[in-house]
Amino acid sequence: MEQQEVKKVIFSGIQPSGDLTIGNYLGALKNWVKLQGEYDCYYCIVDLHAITVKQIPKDLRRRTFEVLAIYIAAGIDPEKNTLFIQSHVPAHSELAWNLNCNTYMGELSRMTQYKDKSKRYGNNIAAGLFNYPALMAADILLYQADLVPVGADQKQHLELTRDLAERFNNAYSPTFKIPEPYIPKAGAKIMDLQDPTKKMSKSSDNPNSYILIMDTPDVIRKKISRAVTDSIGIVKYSDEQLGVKNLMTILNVITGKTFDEIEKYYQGKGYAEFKKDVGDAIINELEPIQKKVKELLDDKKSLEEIYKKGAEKANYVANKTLRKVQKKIGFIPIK
Ligand code: AQP
Repeated sequence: MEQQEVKKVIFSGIQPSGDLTIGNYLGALKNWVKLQGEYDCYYCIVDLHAITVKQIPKDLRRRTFEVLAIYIAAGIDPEKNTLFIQSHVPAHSELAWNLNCNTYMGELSRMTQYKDKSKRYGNNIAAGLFNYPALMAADILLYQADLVPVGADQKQHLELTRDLAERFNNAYSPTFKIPEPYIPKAGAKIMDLQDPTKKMSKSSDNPNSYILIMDTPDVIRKKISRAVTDSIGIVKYSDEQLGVKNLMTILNVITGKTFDEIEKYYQGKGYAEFKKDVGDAIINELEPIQKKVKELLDDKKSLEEIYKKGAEKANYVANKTLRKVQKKIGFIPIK
């Protein structure tokens, strides 16, 4: 009999909290594509996370569809991976509650993402924003994920996930796999075009600070031409030129050209030519994706079939973990 290969499990997700940026694409999606095949990947659209800040219902619906279409258009094969919408798997909320009851206020208040985001919302900070890491832990632990691709900004949340899993395993008996961070070889952090000390973020108030995956060529050219650089005038990968460094990173991730090659090529040339090439590279990279996204969005039925199939598989796996947890903590199962 042929032995079935057991692949390591990967879980990752993107919030439909804004239209996706090239940060989401170059920092996450492009790497996710490379992982399919080698790993058993669960790629989720984390709508429960998106509502930790206020969302307009019709925008949330539109974006959730669009994010699914972007996953597929970027090259994530729905046959090889489990693509699903988080709210279609109620086990996420149920395990999150349980984990919340085992998470300390002190642990949550140390999270830097909470500290950063809560500054933006003044006195109207939702409790969900504070509890977000327990939901993220539930997302990962439900699928017994071995690996979680994380950017630097999410490392702290993954550490907490590991602590919560160990706490539960020690208090009851081994239940959760302890997940490891997966740092992609070609990981890139794309910075805000207007303030390159901050990461590019889809929920920024300034549209010039990001490029959306669905931006038109004209808009992309304009935003790149307005990107903050410096008065040094030399294309160099240096911490003294964060704006230029960021544009070089974008060019490097898209074209595969090394920083050395880029520096040599632009010797004696101005920022205008450099920026034009960066804009063109982004436009060329995004064009086929945008075309495919539009086709997919015109065929909602197929998208519905994909997320239904994903939800079936995700529910099956997640419920198995959830039932174990419920039994161990003393909940009475329905006979
Ligand atoms: N600028 C970025 N550079 C590299 N990777 C990025 N990611 C996001 N921005 C960049 C990666 O995208 C994945 C999903 O992110 P998310 O939507 O769950 O939330 P986020 O990291 O908080 O992204 P945003 O755009 O900043 O969202 P908002 O503004 O809603 O908070 C992650 O793998 C992340 O590393």
